[in-house]
Amino acid sequence: MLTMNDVIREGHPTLSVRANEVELPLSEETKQTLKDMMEFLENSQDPEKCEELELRAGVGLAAPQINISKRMLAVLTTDELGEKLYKLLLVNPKIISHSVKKVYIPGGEGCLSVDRETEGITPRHKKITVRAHLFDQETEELKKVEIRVSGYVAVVLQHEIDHLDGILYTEKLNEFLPDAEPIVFPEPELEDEENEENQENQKN
Ligand code: UDB
Ligand code: ZN
Repeated sequence: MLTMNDVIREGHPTLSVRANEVELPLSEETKQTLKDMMEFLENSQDPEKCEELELRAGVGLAAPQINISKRMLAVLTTDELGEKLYKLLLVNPKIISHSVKKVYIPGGEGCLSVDRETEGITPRHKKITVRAHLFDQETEELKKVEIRVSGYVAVVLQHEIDHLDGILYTEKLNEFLPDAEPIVFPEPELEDEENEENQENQKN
């Protein structure tokens, strides 16, 4: 099982080099690594396991971050509306086209491999199309896909693909980005009960 101890940090040389293409068909060892990467993200988003294992709630992980210099990544997140779940294990991903428009996460990005606070925002393409091999952990099948994503999910994928190219978000920090728009994260809807309490509170 992977833990934060397996995650290498800023300054480690593996994070600064271009990772190698993954050879197909996948070896049993590589299949296990892919499954371990998804398990890490799942554990990190489970409140109990997150606390027990002292994990940070991760939405993405690239193989170089666990010191495996191969072009593969895991993503586990919803879009910014919380509507669609993206659970992806991608092998040899490549951005084949992107929008001219750019976006950024208003609070700035972070990284499982960066332990310090950073100031600034990171420009990302608003929409990208990624060609990759998608690994299905249930059937262990690999299939060719083209994935078109925008907004927050596109940011996560670009952050992870940057890791495959030896690039950290800290190299792309800006104070202002006049030609990029902030991604809007709507306030989560309150549950009915909380709504009632909230309405009560507003009377007081
Ligand atoms: C993350 N997580 O996993 F809006 F439920 C970040 C860390 C570094 C803060 C753990 C994150 O943004 N979680 C999150 C955000 C939400 C709602 C929620 C959880 N990464 C992944 C990473 O380092 N991959 O290499 C950093 C993200 C910053 C932008 C994209 C990836
Ligand atoms: Zn990262």
